[in-house]
Amino acid sequence: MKGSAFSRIREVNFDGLVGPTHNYSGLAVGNVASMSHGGLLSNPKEGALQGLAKMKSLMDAGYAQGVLPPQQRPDVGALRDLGFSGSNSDVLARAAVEAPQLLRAVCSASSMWTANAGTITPSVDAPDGRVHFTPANLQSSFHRYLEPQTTGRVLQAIFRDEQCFAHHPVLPATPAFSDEGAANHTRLCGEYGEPGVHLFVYGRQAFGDVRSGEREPQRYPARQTLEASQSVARQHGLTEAQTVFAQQHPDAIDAGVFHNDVIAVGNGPVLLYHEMAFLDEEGTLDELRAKMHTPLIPVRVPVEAVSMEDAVASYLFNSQLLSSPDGTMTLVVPGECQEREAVWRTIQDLILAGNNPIGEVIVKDVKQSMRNGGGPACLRLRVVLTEAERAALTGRVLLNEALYTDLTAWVERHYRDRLAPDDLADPQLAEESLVALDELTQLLQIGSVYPFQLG
Ligand code: SUG
Repeated sequence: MKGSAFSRIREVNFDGLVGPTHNYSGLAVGNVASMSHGGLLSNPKEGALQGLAKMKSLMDAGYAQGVLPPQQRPDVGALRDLGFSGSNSDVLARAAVEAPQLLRAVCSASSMWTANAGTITPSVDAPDGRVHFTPANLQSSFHRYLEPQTTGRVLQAIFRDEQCFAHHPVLPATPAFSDEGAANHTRLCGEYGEPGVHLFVYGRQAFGDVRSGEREPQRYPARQTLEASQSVARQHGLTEAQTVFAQQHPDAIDAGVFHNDVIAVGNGPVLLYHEMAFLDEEGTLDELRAKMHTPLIPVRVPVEAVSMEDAVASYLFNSQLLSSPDGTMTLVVPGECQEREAVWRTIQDLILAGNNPIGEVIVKDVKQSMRNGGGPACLRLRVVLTEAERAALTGRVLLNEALYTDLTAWVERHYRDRLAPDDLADPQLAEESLVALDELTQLLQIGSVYPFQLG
């Protein structure tokens, strides 16, 4: 019974491919890993292969795995908008001398973190029975603000069928509607086909007085506003009975938790979270319990077990929590969790041995991404799809052996194995990336999605 429902309605993890310009530029304020690794040599080839290896393991374990392409970088068009002119080589060379921080921003491969690509509501929860998408505006930082247009085109290319999929405009890219997508959104439910409750976690409120008892982070920016989360819920037709809006703990943001998915992860009825995740922990859980149609299974990690520093350094909560057909759950943790004794012990003693469905841990090495503050859960966008919706996808985006082999060979052919910040102005790198991406859109059969292809 369970098995047949599982095969009809499945969660598909769409992982972002690490792009050919993956580098460490220290661009993300409040993201401890990015801030501390800026200037390091990166290895784009290794990064892309690590990502593909993670996708392959999950596919081999029987999970539905999808793939999303990287973006066109360097974004020379963005430099032109900022007043640089001449040939592409001139633009890159002038930016390298006059505004190296802008050159680094337009080269970021940050679209690999598809948990920030947008927010998705599965058809079972939407009033019109379609899957709803809103690309995130990512207006908190310039390098990520450059993503939503292409993200929207990619999502519309893949989820093209209007009978099944509905696409909404990006929220206004202004601080009041600061939106970082699914990284601050968790759907909790029984089986995937049963109605879900949507937990939206925000860092600050933009309009009106700050609600009593609420306060804001002092050190690092809050990247998600209540108003943004409410607007996405409104676009998708979600009602009050289907939504919970909870404020993230400001002290967690100040400790480097720049998204909720750095301190909590949920799937099905399970919510694995650190006690510092929510400003009002009890209130949040009570509201979830009241609105959910199935009992909530909270798995709480106290600060005595895992300090904030360990949580941020290990990315324990940025693990992927996966539901298998037999009702058990698997946690896909980054290798860094093994390096911190308290974290590894907590995984064994509190999570695996605890009274909850999590019965297995898989360790994956995604170090190239981790050094920029992106763990296993950052690298994927979850989309719950019925069998008919999966059949309605456009392109060759669901991973199978053949696609894995093709993508691996594509990376081997086109990617460099070392990139220093000074290499970013190399016009040859820009050329290589365009050739690679053009080939990729053919390989994935998604048509033209990049500015250079659209003319
Ligand atoms: O937005 N890092 C990303 C990491 C995003 C992780 N995503 C989730 N938690 N869902 C960010 O902070 C660093 C780029 C650099 O420094 O080169 C960066 O953008």
